[in-house]
Amino acid sequence: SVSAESLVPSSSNEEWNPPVYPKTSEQLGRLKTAVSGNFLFMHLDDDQSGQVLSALMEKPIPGKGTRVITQGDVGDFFYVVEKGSFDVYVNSAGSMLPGLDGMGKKVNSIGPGGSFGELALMYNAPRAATIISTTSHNILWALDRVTFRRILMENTFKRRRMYEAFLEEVSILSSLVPYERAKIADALEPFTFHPGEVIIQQGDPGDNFYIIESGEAEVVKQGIHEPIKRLTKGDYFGELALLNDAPRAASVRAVTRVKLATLGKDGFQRLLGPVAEIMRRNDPRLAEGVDPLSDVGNPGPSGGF
Ligand code: 1OR
Repeated sequence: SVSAESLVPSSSNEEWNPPVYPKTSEQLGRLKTAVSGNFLFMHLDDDQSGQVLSALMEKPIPGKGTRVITQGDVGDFFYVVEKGSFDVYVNSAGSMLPGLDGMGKKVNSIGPGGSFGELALMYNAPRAATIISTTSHNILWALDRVTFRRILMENTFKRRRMYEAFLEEVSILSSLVPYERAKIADALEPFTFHPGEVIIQQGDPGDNFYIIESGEAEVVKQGIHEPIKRLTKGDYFGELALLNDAPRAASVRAVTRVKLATLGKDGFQRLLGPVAEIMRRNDPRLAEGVDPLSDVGNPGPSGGF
């Protein structure tokens, strides 16, 4: 019936047109630069991308210390940062009480190309954090809740859900908070290799980091007959070339059919910063008693060895 239908907020085949905010080519240029490195925008087709760009609204935020989002509020917009810097505060006692300055503690900071405000829109939940500008000239681009849910969320939500449980089981990521794993999920790309296929080749430049979702791979090194290591679900590889900015120190080959979740160099550096030190400590060459820098043409102290 008509009345029942009106209660359904948005079925996907219902007629709906996203808002259109006309932009000058100068504005569009700035906007495109701002979203270009953001993983939430990377999986859109041309139509979706055009709709989202039209629907984004420029929002200058004057002054340091301006509050853009208040923890506990209802979510209305998702924001992309073009210019400026924003601190994120979480009060773990829950939402802020009126009249109290209970912003809680600073947990994050977000700069140009970053985004925030997706959680409340994705989960129909109160804002999880308070967001405050820390620079005096700031520009945000705001996307309304409906357009976010209809176009951007489809992809993001699926990807986060697909990888959430898996990333929780990856031991190198266990020190991260769930939100940090969610951001990694946004950036992951799936790849599959067949038995015998070479995934990375010793000596090649390193562009990607890999985590094994299923299957088995082996690490082989020139001049060594036996595989030096077997890798299975939850294991990672490809980090050394990225950490050391060096050629691949070994090859990795699929033993069975292998499903991988991969992170590009940029995502690796942006998102795995907090665990880079643990990865360095796990460097297999340290375990062998070999100076980990010795084959990257940069001999020197091996860091307390
Ligand atoms: P929102 O709609 O809930 C606040 O509004 C936004 O802050 C939130 O979406 C995220 O986009 C953003 N935990 C929760 N929200 C965060 C966090 C965060 N960082 C940014 N936001 N944590 C920081 C992780 C480094 C976890 C703290 C325990």
